[in-house]
Amino acid sequence: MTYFANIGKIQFEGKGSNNPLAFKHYDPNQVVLGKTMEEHLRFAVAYWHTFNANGADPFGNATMVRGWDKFDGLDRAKARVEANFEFLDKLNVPFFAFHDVDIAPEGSTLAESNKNLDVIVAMMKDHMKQSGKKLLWNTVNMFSNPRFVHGAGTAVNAEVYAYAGAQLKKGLEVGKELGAENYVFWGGREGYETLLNTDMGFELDNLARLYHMAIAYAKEIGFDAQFLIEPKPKEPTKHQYDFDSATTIAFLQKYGLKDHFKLNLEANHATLAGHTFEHEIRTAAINGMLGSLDANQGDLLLGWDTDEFPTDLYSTTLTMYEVLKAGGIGRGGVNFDAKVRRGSFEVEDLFLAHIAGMDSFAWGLKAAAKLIEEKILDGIVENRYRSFKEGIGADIVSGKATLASLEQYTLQNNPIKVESGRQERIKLMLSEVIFSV
Ligand code: XLS
Ligand code: CA
Ligand code: CA
Repeated sequence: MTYFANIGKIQFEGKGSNNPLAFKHYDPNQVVLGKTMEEHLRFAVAYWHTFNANGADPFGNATMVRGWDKFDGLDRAKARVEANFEFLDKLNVPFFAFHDVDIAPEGSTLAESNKNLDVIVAMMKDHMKQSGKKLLWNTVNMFSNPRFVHGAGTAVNAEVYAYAGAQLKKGLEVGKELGAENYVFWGGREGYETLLNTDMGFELDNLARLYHMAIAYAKEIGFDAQFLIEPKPKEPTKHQYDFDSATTIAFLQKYGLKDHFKLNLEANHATLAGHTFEHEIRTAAINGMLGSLDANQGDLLLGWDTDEFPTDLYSTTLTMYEVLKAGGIGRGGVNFDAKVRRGSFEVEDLFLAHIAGMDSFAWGLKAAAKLIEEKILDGIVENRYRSFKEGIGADIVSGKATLASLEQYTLQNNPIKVESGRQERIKLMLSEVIFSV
């Protein structure tokens, strides 16, 4: 069965090509700073946006009718598996990512849901073996079902908390069965609306308890995926506990969890938190916490998580610059947590959107590599901090300085000389690099 009959394998045709169904920048075999583009970028397709979304929004019904929609229940789930592997093959993407409920229908009991999962996971395992495609990460959806209305790991009701634990246990087993490289925790309902009915400290203690149980169980079953927490400041709850990189790192530190986790950072979540994506990545990287990326972009004029495909070259360049400077993405990858707009309802749009995202990231990677090879920004940064290389600056860095020695230095050093940061010039230099590759 084919779901994308009119589309062949997407090939790299280079900058001169005007074939919309071809890569202009993403050449998986091109070596950039010692690694192929495929190794640097480790692209993944997000199951939920690609195979589950149908274009419905709060104001209108589905606009997207796919080949798999002619089936129901488990048959539709099986059809989606076929579609996923055909899509990955045609797009030449090595990884995919899913929530439990994306791949198999929820039953009316936990046992029934798990039985459905077992059927689909066995089928996926076969497809993965045949195709060589891999699972970048899996996760469990503990936010859609009404039982999670007041949270899962931060639920106000112990029975709901127990259900979350049981669902998480199965998620870890599924990850192990499919050899997931990472396992993601995104706390969709782990937050609150009003403190008037919320015990924040207790909820956070409980969330940490759940994470400790997950670490123990993964160890018990020999599931060695990298655990990732995905910060988001708001939506669906008003105050999400894992607000941003810094907040999440502080939480992990407080509860003795830091060595067991890294972060899965998403561009649109960064902007919702009032940060750039590169700020979130740098914050993770300087704390040894950079795990994986959810690639997308928001809209400056809209205040919510629009999950658009990433096409902003300034952002993809600065993202890849941070990744390269951090030594790469490791076991993580670039997962397109992005959805085609409601008006882009044709099946071909799924390909065009991913091509746009992949080419934008490949372009960003090339520009970032040039920034590094030619030491364009490094030189500027080094020069700005050069006074810490000798004299009083070197004393500060080495720990020799005291407030008294700083005072003595300052009494003799008058006037102080400060220099311009030159950011307007530097931003134009960045543009020149992006448009030169
Ligand atoms: C929602 C999140 C979610 C996570 C996985 O905003 O991005 O999709 O990536 O649960
Ligand atoms: Ca995400
Ligand atoms: Ca999102």
